[in-house]
Amino acid sequence: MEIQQFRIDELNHLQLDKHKKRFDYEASMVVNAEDIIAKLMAFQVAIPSWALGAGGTRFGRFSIGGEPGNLEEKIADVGILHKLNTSSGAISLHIPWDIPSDAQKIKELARHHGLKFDAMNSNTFQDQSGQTLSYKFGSLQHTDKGVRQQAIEHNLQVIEYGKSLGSKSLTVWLSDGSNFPGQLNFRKAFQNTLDGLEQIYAALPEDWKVFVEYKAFEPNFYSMTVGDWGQSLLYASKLGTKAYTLVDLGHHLPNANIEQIVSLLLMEGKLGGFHFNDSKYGDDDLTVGSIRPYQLFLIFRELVEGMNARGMNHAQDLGWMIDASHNIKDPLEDLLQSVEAIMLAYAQALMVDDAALDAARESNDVVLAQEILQAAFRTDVRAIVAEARLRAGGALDPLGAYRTMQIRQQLINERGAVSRATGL
Ligand code: RM4
Ligand code: MN
Ligand code: MN
Repeated sequence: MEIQQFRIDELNHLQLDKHKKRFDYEASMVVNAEDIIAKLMAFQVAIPSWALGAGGTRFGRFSIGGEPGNLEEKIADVGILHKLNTSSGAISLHIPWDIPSDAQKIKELARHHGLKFDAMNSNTFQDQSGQTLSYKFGSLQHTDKGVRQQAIEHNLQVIEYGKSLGSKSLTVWLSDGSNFPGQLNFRKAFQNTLDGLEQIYAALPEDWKVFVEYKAFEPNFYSMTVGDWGQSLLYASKLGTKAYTLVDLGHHLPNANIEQIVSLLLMEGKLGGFHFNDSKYGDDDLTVGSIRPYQLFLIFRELVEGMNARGMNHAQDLGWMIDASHNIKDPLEDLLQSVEAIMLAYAQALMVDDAALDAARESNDVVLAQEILQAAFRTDVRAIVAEARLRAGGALDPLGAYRTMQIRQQLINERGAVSRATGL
């Protein structure tokens, strides 16, 4: 199914008066509203192909109906999101869950919906049917050279798929690690992993990046071979200039100061990509901004300030991706909420008065520094974000439009109530 522009325009028309009032007020409270709107319009967040169906936990999975049954349908779903919010103009694919059997056709379809291919993801954390060797004891870290080789070859294959679609990056997330003390020689595991990553790195096209994603625990619970940003940075530094760290918000030990991590990685020119989600306990993969919106704002603040300090292009120089999974929500509604939360945090981060904050810091005025940050965080920027969408042809209220148009019901009519998407 595809949304017709006139349907969006019709709904916008009904809400226009109210929006105008709110927007005029909000814009009048901000010195750089037009600049913020231009930046918001350029900013795109990639949707994960593995999160378009109902997510599950290890205890169960509850289908939602109308799930996309193949890559074409997944692209159509992201097309729906992008049409509504104009900020979801990219998709990140996971292989082998989403192998493009006809790359030309898939590329065409993506172009039709205005979508680009963000980072390709490899999967050496599950055994696939027909696979020769098992990843039970790891992939790139494995004691058996044959398993390591198999994992390397899989990554090379993922790069090939990515090349055929016009992607420009590979994300390597490894579940490698150990569950019990004594199981692994940490140095050997690191060296084997580095050796494998070097071979993958050697196959990267000139204009590609590789993102090394870390995670503190799960599925291994004693050690992870890429367990934190220090280890990721070590691999990325040893690999070379095309290698970067990827920060997934849910992959830290409790209470980690993620904004500080982001700031230092940017300082080193080693922050490459981002996986947005939210969490209360672990890698909960909840809707962005649903649990800790202030933390999200603080992270965005460091991203904006750090990117500005290096003269980086906000929209293009980092890989912005969502990595979430939904077991009780309609995934498309959840993704609309996530993108909205990202845009709000970004807009608020753009509002911070840099010069005033700098001055407060220099004079050790702790109170004022806090006031400046919280003033931005507490400003309502919803109408500014909506205005950016309106100007780009999107819906003033994407979630409301999704519901009014009964999109899930239409998807169920098209695909059936029991379709099942590949992914988490
Ligand atoms: C991991 C990690 C990766 C994602 C997989 C599916 O926890 O976040 O980014 O590819 O899940
Ligand atoms: Mn992730
Ligand atoms: Mn994760």
